[in-house]
Amino acid sequence: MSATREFSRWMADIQQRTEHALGELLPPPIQEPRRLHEAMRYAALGGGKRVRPLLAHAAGHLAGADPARLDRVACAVELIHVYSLVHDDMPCMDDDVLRRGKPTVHVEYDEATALLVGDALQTLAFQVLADEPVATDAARQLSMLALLAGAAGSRGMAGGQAIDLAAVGRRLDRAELEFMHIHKTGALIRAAILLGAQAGDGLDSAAFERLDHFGKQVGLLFQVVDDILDAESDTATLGKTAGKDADHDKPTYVSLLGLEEARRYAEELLADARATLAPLGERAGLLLGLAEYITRRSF
Ligand code: GRG
Repeated sequence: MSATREFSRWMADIQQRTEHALGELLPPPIQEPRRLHEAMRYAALGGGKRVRPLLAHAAGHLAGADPARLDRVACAVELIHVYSLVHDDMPCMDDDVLRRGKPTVHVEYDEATALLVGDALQTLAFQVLADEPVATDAARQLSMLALLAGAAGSRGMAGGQAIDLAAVGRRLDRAELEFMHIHKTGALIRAAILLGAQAGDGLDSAAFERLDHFGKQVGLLFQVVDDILDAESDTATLGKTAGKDADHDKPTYVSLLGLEEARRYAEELLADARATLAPLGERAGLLLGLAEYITRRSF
């Protein structure tokens, strides 16, 4: 089997096992309060690329972690991600009507339910990480909980979102844009990688530092590519106006650098990420494959 096919199979396998694990960890829809539990499952199941679970499994593979433990780590990060999407889509934020190809939670249910779904998914993430051993010792597991909390909170993703909201209609320079994305998108991507690595025992501190650096590079890469894809779909979709007006005021890498320069920057970040991983050898191949997938993805 070619290396590309093998990698695609690995991705499909992790996506499938993440879907299954989330299905087991989310409260069953028949349990009260049914509407909330049903809405949580609606938000978290049956969609998404599962980039963060893939990164957690790839880093865990490098660290020799147990795949069942990695499932919990991967789900914890994905639950935080899904919570952020549900809240981000609400009328008080981006006011989006579609997510992962279906109506957003506040449209399918209602705003109060969407708020509660986000809250409940966030707390479930920490429960999933705390309920059973995910690392070889309890102190390590505690530091993993702290890492996820830091990445999701006001000094991480939620803080990045606040900076983003404050920036609407204002021109950011490149350093400000980078700062915003390192928090808003980058913090959770970096956390996915570090948590996956901490679920295993096989890495020394130098390797951890490399992964930390790689996590920051990939977080930025993800956002630059996201901006490029948004700009390309805006160009391709003639007459696209409804519901996305606020997005056009938002600073992006494409509005700052132009499309060509943004593409060049993405390639530069990929090359840097590849160089960061090189000393880690063949076992870092999955992480490298994911950095390439993130760069070349079309959605
Ligand atoms: C509301 C606290 C709070 C935070 C929201 C990350 C974030 C902050 C909002 C997400 C909204 C968004 C569209 C951000 C741009 C980049 C991004 C994170 C896109 C969605 O992530 P993907 O592409 O989505 O990994 P899937 O659906 O594949 O999981």
